[in-house]
Amino acid sequence: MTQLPVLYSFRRCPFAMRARWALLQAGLLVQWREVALKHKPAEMLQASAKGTVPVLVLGDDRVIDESLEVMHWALAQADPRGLLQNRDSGTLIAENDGPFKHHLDRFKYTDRYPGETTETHQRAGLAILREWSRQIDQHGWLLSDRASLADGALWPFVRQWRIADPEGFDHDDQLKPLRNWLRRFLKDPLFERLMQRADPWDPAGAQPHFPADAIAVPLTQPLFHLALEADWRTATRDGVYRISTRGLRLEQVGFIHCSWEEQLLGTYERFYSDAGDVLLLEIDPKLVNAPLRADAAPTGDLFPHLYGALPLKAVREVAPFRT
Ligand SMILES: N[C@@H](CCC(=O)N[C@@H](CS)C(=O)NCC(=O)O)C(=O)O
Repeated sequence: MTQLPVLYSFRRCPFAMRARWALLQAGLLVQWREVALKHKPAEMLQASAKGTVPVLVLGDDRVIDESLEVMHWALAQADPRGLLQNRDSGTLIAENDGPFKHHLDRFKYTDRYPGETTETHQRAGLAILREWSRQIDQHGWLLSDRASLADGALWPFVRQWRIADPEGFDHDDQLKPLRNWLRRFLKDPLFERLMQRADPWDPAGAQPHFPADAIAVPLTQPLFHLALEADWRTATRDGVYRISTRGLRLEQVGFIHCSWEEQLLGTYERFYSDAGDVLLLEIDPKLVNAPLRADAAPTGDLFPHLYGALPLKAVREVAPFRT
């Protein structure tokens, strides 16, 4: 198997959080090296001397040491929710990483900045947050009615502001749309996954993956997907299948649910037993062109997920499903 990329990360760092968020969105699996910022591993500093997290070291030894570039790299592999479709994210991200982060740091840690006053930075930070809130009120998300790279890149910093001033954040009328927006990220099951804990990396110890509750999908075993006949007809017309599971599209869920053979009956009984005739698609995992990752369901069982559309050429067989 090819070597997985290595991610140096720090759990609470908002830059590392947005990088991990993008890796989750894209269905990627990496080697996870949690870093104690006071004792950065020599391997990380050798890869990137500037000593900030996140750092992603790719199989070909290419190094990505800016969180935004990690996000772009991940979403270039797969972007099932279309986060990169809106090309206007740059201005907001620059405002976040520049002025907003500047005020956030000085508001949060005023004692580390002699001569600065909390109020000045609180006022300036709040003005930015209120403007973002107004934009969300207008569009649903920061830029449009769909999440974009800007939404994914900013939420960890807005969360930090709330942690610094929960009273002010929670009771400001103008921040209501922003609060609801932030809640969407924090209530999403992805949040818990990206905040999983790990001990600082020990080269001699266990070598965890991120996400820790996922594994790579073996390419030697077929995958299966139950499909409604009408959805399959649409796919044969469009040349590609984009249904995640019964009644939900790939864009809504972020991946296509699959099963291994022994999981099929359970999947059928949970979701399709009253659906009438159902088709069974047999998928060759070697022929899909989007990432595959097996993620833990709430029961803890691992299920294979395809983080992109299913090309018809990867469907080896289509037959009525028989229990
Ligand atoms: N521009 C960098 C900033 C990353 C950054 O500043 N990370 C902080 C942690 S949140 C860090 O590693 N600081 C180094 C240190 O604290 O020693 C990026 O986007 O990746």
